Amino acid sequence: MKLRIALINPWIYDFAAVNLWSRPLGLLRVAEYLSQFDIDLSLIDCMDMFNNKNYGKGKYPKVMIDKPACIRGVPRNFGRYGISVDDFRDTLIKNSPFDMVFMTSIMSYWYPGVRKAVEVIRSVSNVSNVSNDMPIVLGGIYATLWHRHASEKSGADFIYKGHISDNIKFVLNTFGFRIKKRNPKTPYHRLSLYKYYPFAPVLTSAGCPYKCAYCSSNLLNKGFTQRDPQKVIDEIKELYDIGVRDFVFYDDALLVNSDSHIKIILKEVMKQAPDMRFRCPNGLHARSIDDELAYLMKGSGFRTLRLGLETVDTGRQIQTGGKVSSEELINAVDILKRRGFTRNNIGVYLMYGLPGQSFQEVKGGVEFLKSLDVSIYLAEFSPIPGTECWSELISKGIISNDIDPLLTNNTVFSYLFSGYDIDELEKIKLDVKGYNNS
Ligand code: B12
Repeated sequence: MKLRIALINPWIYDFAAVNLWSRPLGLLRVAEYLSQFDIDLSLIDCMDMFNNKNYGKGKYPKVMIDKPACIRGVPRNFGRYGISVDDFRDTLIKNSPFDMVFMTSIMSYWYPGVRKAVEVIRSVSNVSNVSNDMPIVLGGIYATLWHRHASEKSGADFIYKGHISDNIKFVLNTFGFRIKKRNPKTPYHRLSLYKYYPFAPVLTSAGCPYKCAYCSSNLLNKGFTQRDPQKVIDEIKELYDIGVRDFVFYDDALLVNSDSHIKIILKEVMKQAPDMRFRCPNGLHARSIDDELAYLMKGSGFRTLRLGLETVDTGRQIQTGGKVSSEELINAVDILKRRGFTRNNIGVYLMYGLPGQSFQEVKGGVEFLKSLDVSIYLAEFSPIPGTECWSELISKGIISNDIDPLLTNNTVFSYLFSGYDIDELEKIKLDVKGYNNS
């Protein structure tokens, strides 16, 4: 009998959730890995709200829920985003029986979504042919960064740390399943996991050459590696042939070593398909942008660009990793505008609530970005265990190591721990909104 595995992307639990071309790429890579074995795979993506007409942006349905005790004081509505619990349960029953569940996890502070999905799976097993003791393996970013918390609180049977690899065979062995490689890997879009592919996430590299104090890229990846550009081109072409026109880069460092990497990819794209659209919701390194790259980005159909500045304070720029200076940002914006990008396309991320960062500094950043005539995206700092910022917060006694991950939610953390005057913060957010719409 073929092994049957349910792949699950659980719900988001948050105060707000913006659907910015999100698909659980990690879980899709797991599917590709498993496609080498003789396994039946089914996907239940609680966040799949896409039909063929929407281009990957839109609102997720939200159901209000009671706030867990530790975040009760935050004056915002908390909720579960995604498909209904009934739909999840029905789909699970309809597609069962399964031998195992492979569940992913993305933001750590969405762990109540993982717990809820585990709870529903366990409850279903009593009323259907879903096996009572079906093992649930949890992997992904929360499972990796908060391994102990996930072991204690998620309810899953096995917490898998890191990227998918042959190690998973040992995990399967412990549950009594033996698998042997039979096929080459099949790309996820050929596995009939989704009905629609209105857009596609693309990852051209893993990790990042910088080591920013607030970022966990180095904890999630060993070093920085870039894929062979030709392989990326082939993947994009194949997705194009099934109708995908919107491509979303999930890289941490897309533009690094541009001459031998992204420029090669974009040159090919420009030759082959003039109707593609590229999105970069994740911050790009301004330092890597030169005139040729800006020309290629414009010509190949880049629409949404987000550059990471994070802070205008020179000292903090250096201290947090030195990935960019204000001068480099000015230069990049200038180059991009000369090649036809406008304020609508160019957004710049500015962080607030970093340890030790004054509100004045944030205000200074906003004024600086207004002077560059770019869109401004305020991003709340969210602490991650294992990073330098985390150690700083611990040593200053602001947080403790056993903090509930819910308190690291970007909304909560800035509200409770930044020390900013909340009215002033709301004012600056409104000011930025007004400016972006002007
Ligand atoms: C793309 C991206 C986004 C995208 C969307 C991501 C999505 N799918 O929803 C956008 C730009 C919207 C985004 C936004 C934000 N992001 Co983000 N994002 C990323 C990024 C760069 C890549 C994630 C990814 O797809 N990786 C690629 C896949 C292939 O890797 P993977 O998921 O880890 O999967 C592998 C393994 O984990 C494992 N695996 C995964 N699942 C499973 C399951 C099983 C069973 C097994 C065995 C294995 C396994 O195998 C996979 C393949 O090897 C990560 C950084 C990173 N390097 O991962 C940050 C990251 C996830 N984001 C982060 C943050 C903080 C944010 C923001 C809060 C930033 C802000 N202040 O605004 C917002 C929040 C948005 C929101 N509320 O929705 C943090 C999360 C930290 C945390 N606390 O959990 C990260 C880690 C970056 C960081 N700063 O360190 N993000």
